[in-house]
Amino acid sequence: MTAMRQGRHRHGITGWAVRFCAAVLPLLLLLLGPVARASDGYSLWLGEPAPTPAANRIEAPAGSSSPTIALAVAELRRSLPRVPMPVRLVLADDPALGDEGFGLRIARSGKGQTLLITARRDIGLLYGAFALVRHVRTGGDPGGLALTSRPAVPLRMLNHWDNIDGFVERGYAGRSLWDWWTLPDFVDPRYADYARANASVGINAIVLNNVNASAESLTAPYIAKAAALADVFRPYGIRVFLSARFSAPQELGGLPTADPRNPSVAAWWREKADEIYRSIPDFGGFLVKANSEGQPGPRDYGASHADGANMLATALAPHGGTVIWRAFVYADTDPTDRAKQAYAEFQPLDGRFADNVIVQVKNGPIDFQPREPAHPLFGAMPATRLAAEFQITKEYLGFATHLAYLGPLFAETLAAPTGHRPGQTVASTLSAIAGVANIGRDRDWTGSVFNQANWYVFGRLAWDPALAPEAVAREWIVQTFGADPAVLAAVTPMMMQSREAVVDYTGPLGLAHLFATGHHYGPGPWVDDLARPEWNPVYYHRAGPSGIGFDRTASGSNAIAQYAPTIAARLARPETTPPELLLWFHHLPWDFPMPGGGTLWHELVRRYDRGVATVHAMRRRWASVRRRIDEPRWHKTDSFLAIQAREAAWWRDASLAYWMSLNHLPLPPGSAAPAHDLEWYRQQRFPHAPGNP
Ligand code: GCV
Repeated sequence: MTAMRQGRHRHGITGWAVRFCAAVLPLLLLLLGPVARASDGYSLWLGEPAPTPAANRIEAPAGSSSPTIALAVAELRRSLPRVPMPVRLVLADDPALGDEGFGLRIARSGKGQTLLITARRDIGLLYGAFALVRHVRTGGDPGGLALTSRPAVPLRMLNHWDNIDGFVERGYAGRSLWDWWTLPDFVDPRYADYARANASVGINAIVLNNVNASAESLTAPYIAKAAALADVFRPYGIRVFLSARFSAPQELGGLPTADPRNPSVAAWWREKADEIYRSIPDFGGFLVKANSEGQPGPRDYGASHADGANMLATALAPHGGTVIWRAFVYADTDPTDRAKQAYAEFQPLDGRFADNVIVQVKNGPIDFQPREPAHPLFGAMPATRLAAEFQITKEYLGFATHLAYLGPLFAETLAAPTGHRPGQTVASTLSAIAGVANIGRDRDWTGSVFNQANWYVFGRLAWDPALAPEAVAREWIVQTFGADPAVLAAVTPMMMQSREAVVDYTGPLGLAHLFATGHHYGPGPWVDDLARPEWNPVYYHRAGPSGIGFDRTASGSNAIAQYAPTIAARLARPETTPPELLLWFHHLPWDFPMPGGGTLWHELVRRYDRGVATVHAMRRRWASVRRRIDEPRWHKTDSFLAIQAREAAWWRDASLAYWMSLNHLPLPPGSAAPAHDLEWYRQQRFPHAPGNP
């Protein structure tokens, strides 16, 4: 009180002025709209803890000592808004719930109503607790609850491309979250916050280290560090995996070979697996990138991918571990279309992989482009367990600075029909879903608040691939920014249009891999001088004076023959190919007539222009919610949108300048000329672009 009096005196504020401010300020604030509480983004979609937690009655199963159930109770106490009835967690042996599923329902008795969370296992109760919190926080009526939910696939994993020196390959959110140097002695409390966020969306497996793996990750000190993380993650239902370097028996064990058929090699891996399981009893297994982009593998010895995977699988089998073997392969000795190589190598191996092997297939046949057709391996290996691998980090979608909500991209692949069986979709062929993490040590975890949505939607779709990306966007918005209808109305379309905008300004109509060399930051469609043909953008667009696009029909590489006949038949003709994939499958003249009228060239330009215009529209929408979002998150997003607008124009201008240097066509009326000549774009250099190994 004294300080207040002194303060008033010092500033000479009279009682009249105080009364005036008290009357006018609230009115002013009302006119300007609500001002949200400042957030640095750390709390993700889970929200800041309420100043006074709601006093709900939470009843845990009697006598339970499960740390997972303790977490479920703590989560409900911390995050569940006030509900008008007690909440009871019940372990019940209901087979309909599966191992990880849960039920939420109201039980009525003479004493009134109780909200029941039921599950067969403690992890189901934790997932149920998160689902209940989400339901209530997004405006759902707890009184009407009657649902059961179980995950579509058993393994829902994040793959960290984190090196043990702290660098994150294709990471745009700072250094690695794992402080390998201080582990295992110091266990940063942040690891538990990370696990909580994952559990809240159902992610249950983490690969800690980069697929471009260092053998050192498998040494005793690093196993101890991984074990410390596994201890933190375990109560959250998360198992730890490690990327394994195939040549580790040579590098660590001093063996003369890593040939999977060599008994000493197999024995080395068996002992290594035994050693790991002594420290991490629930160790998930190994993720392997073999014979891909310079990584060692069984092909070095003339053995197959199945030989390599099965040898590791044998080592893990006694402990219940799994080998995740990546199908991302293309060889510098193979002159065939790169898009065909993974299928050519893996499809003939169908049925030859051990039961505890999962073959992990990228969502598209090339490499996480803003749009690709679904990979032809989905549905084509019915006797093999498959995983779909997505990239959550935005190597090809504008790093951390461009706003690109990936829900539509993930959903598009998951819902894609394989054509191999009636009604079969990519999602229905899967035993696992993996996402390359976009997480680092930045305070907001992902480098931007909107990248948090990509982590979120990845988990939600891995649990239930049938969820609509827009519904997931809306639930993320409400949990992240609050339930302001004006924010929801502005931000939902921003997110839903954002991925297509990136497609439009980087590679419309099925163009792909037009990125600058190495760091993949910005356009480089003219690049034609790299050592391997398939590293060059010119390999992918095949543009020249008479046309553009990659002929993957029977007259070209015939990659379409890798798809089921019904799908291949549709892709065989430009007229029946979806326009979004037109130039992925066809080489067409610049004046090819497009369905909506106009030529291919005009349609291409129209889409570039549309991409740039959408980013401007996103900026306007964001400006409209300025007073409704807290200043730190609003301001950072606004600055990033300005970067995106500038870079979208750069992409559009550089690409058009290059296409025009080949086709010598004028721009359609009303379309602005590029800001610079082609040479200017070609000269841009970015030696310090992040994420580039
Ligand atoms: C981990 C792309 C990326 C590489 C990545 C590779 C992969 O080529 O540019 O950084 O390496 O995919 O998925 O293995």
